[in-house]
Amino acid sequence: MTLDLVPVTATFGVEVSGLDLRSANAADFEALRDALLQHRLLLFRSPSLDSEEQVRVMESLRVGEPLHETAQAPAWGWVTNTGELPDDGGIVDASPTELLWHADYEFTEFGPIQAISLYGHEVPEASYPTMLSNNVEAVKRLPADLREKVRTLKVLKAKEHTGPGEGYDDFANHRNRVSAPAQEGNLFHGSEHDIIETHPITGEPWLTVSQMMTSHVVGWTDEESDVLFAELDEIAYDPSNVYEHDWRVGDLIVWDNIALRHRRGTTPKGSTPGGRRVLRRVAVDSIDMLTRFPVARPAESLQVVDR
Ligand SMILES: O=C(O)CCC(=O)C(=O)O
Ligand SMILES: [Fe+2]
Repeated sequence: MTLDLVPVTATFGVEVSGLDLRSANAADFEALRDALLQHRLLLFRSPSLDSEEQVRVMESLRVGEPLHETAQAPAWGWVTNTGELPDDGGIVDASPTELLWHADYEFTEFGPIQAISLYGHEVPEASYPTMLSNNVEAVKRLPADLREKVRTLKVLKAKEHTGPGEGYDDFANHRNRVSAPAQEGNLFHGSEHDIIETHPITGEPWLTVSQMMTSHVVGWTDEESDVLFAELDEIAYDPSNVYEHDWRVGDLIVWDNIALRHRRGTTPKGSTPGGRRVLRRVAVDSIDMLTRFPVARPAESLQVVDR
């Protein structure tokens, strides 16, 4: 099976055309799996998928099992700014807040989950894109001295545990630092990771430092960490290393959540005219949510500053 693939940026992402995902066969999915791992992001325009079909597509790519991310039973959920409960599935994100650069679940000891798909169910009139940046390309672009400097460094990935009613807006629009909980005494989920890790399927090195969930370099102060983060950010977020997906109704994007990180800007409140933004989400990984999710711990047990 040869796929019709058109690049969406110079270094990653392809638009797939001429294939009906609902009737795709095993050979098609084999080719799509290869394309996902090679190009890191697949874009399908108007595949007209319902929830169960989206789950089946993600399952068929064989990079992990569809995850049950919310308390509701199905393996799909919604990213929505409308404030309404969906008829089916759970809500993964119900806030109009900005989301800083991150890779979902990167703060867990297993690192980010393998792949995420979003389907444009309702799209606002003005563009509120999802932006993605290439972590593998970022490593290739590191100057030799910087790469040597970070080779042996680790970072603490962290996410503040904000308790019942927890939403993205509580933690997602600022760096989650164990030194600076939004509320004193809050617990954190967190784990240490090398600054350059190895992609579990492709074996490629990738840059793990994000904005939202990288607290600090292990053994360094926040200020020292920020200097290094700024140097790495300049490479990661160079416009030539970023794709902005402008949503149209019926778009499906599937991305490798280890090879790419993502963000979005502030979105409008869904109650404003033409402002509704409702994306259906199916994520996959080989590790289920219960196994993945660590207990939250006091900040002091995660903050190791060795002076
Ligand atoms: O709303 C978006 O564009 C991205 C949401 C997000 O971070 C996610 O679904 O993981
Ligand atoms: Fe995300």
